[in-house]
Amino acid sequence: MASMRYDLYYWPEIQGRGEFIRLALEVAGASYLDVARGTKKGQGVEAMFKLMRGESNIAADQTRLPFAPPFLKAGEELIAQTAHILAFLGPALKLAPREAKAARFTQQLQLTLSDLVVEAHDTHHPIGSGLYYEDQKAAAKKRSKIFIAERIPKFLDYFEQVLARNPANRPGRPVHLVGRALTYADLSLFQVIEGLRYAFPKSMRRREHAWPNVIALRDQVAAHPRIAAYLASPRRIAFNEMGIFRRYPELDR
Ligand SMILES: N[C@@H](CCC(=O)N[C@@H](CS)C(=O)NCC(=O)O)C(=O)O
Repeated sequence: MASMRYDLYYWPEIQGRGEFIRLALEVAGASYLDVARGTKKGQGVEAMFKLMRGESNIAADQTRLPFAPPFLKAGEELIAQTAHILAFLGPALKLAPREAKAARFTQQLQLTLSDLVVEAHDTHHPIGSGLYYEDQKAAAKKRSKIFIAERIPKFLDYFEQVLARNPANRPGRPVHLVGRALTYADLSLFQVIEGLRYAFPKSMRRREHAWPNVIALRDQVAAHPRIAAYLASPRRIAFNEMGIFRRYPELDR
C-alpha cells in the first residue's frame, strides 16, 4: 500500500475539499497525481468529467460513480467523499490510529470538520451554489455575522476542548487531536484554520487567543518539513475567491 500510486481528482484551480486529501498525501510523501491539473494526454479537468460521467475506462468499476470531487483512484477502486477518502488513506499513510475506537474518533472529528467546511462555504453562498455571490450578498452578510459570532467559536471551542482533553498531550510537547501521533484530522484542522484566517482575517485575529491549543497545532503542522515544503511549492494553490474560503471584506465584520 505504501508504494501505491494515487490519482486525485479535484477542481484544478482551488484548494477546496481536495486540499484535505493533498495535505495527507503530501505529509506522507505518497506518490500521487493531481489529475485535473495535469496537462498530458488523459489528464486535465476533462478526464475528471469523463470519470464522473462513467465514460472512462481507467476505473475498473464504472457502475460505482462518484457524485462530486474530490475522488481518489487507488488501484482499481474509486473513492469519493473527503472524510471517507481520508478514512481509507489513514491506515495506508500512517495518519490514523491503529486502535479501532481511536480511529473512529479521528473520523468523527473529520466529519465535524466537514460540517464546518459546509458552513464556511455557505457564508458566501447561503441561498444557492449556482447563483453569483453578488446576487446573494445581503443573505451572505447575515449568514457571515452569525457564522463569526456563533459558529466559529462553537466549533473551535470544541476542538480546543478535544486537544485539552487528549491525555497524550503534555505541556511543551507537540499536541494532537487523537493519541500521540499526527493524524489526518490534525492536518484538516490546520487547513480549516488557514481557511478561516484567509476568509475572516479581522475576526480571527480578534478571537484566536481563545484557542491556544488549536493554534499550537496549526503552527506545528505548518512547521512539519514536508508540509512547509509543500506550502512553499507551486503545488499549493493560493486561496482565491473561487474556493470554499473566500475573502470578501464586507463579510468579515
Ligand atoms: N460531502 C462531499 C462534498 C463534495 C462537494 O461538495 N464537492 C464540491 C467541490 S468542493 C463539488 O464539486 N460539488 C458539486 C455539486 O455539489 O454539485 C465531500 O466532503 O467530499
